Amino acid sequence: MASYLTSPMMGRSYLTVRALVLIVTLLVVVEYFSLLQSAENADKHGPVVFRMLEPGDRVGYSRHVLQVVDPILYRTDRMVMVKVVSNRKVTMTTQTPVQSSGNVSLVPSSDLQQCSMIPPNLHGRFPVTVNDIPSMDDMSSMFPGLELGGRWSPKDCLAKHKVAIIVPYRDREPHLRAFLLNIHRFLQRQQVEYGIYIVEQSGTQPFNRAMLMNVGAAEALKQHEYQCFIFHDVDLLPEDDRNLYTCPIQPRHMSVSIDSFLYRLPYDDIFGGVSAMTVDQFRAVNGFSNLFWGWGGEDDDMANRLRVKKLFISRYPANIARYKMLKHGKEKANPERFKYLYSGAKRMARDGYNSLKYRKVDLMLKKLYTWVLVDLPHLKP
Ligand code: BGN
Repeated sequence: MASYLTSPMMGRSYLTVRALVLIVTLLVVVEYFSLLQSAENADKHGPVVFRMLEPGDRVGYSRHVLQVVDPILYRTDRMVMVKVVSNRKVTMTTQTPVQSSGNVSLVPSSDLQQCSMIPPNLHGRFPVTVNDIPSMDDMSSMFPGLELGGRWSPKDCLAKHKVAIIVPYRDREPHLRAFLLNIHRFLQRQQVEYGIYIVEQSGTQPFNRAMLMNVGAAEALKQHEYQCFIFHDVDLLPEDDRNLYTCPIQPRHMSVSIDSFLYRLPYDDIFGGVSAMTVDQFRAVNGFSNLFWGWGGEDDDMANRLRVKKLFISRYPANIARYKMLKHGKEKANPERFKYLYSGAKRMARDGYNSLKYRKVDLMLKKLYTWVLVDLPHLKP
């Protein structure tokens, strides 16, 4: 046996195999570094330029649509509704004049300056915090400016955007803590007015991410007049605060480049991970389908809905729309996702936000977030 292993023939082919393994490993390493390098090089592009939409501009699927913003959001003659709630002033912006009544009165926004279009305190790329995440209690004291329900608005200027961050959730407490720590810091630098909605599915049935997002939208709108939804996986942490959590004129896919996908967009129409839609766009497509139980397909179904309604997926450049994904086990894919995906467009008018049913088990305005616990029924296709 020993002489067979050490025979010259065997020794040579063993060396050849080792050389081949070495070459393949080297090639993989070189490819990996060149991918990382190309993502880094994207940083050398110029700064993000924001541009107002001019009358007559055509908004199609083109890159600079990313920078197009809706001028109505930046009108200076917007009114502020001032409501006095137990001696405390609560301000709400409105685009159309509303009748004053009782303790609610309308004043022009000019007494409070609008926040500037590009937030002044952005850091650009920053290191996300994933280790030594504090407990929920300790974290609460780190964000003294928060109102109950994880709501915040800038104090020294009037926010231009009212954004509900909707997070489908179950059974990932360490991820939730890391998410909250990073996202509150991040959003406060962006000077948006926001609320965090953690929508938890009760029970042990397969996870229904899309239906939870419909629930989050419904519950958020019951509480406040949001204009913009950001649908957000709990395991994704933004790495660059130039990735503004606002809703532009077209729906925006936010998680363009994720570390675990080597900072590459997996395919053109992907709309999963983190995505932004105005409340109006969300209503126009009848929200998400309620029929996707288990992993996969629900975001592709939303991309189809957008296409049917002639909306286009816009994106920030990959060097800005970067995310770190927290580690977790693989979820069980939904074997029925292909079937529902292919028949999605013709069901869209009756399967979605308008057919949503759920049993609200609990709702609590916690310090760091609004928590909604729901039982989801299986709805008929
Ligand atoms: C795709 C999934 C998406 C998921 C992305 C990224 C499907 C449908 C199959 C036709 N789509 O494959 O839901 O967001 O991967 O992980 O499974």
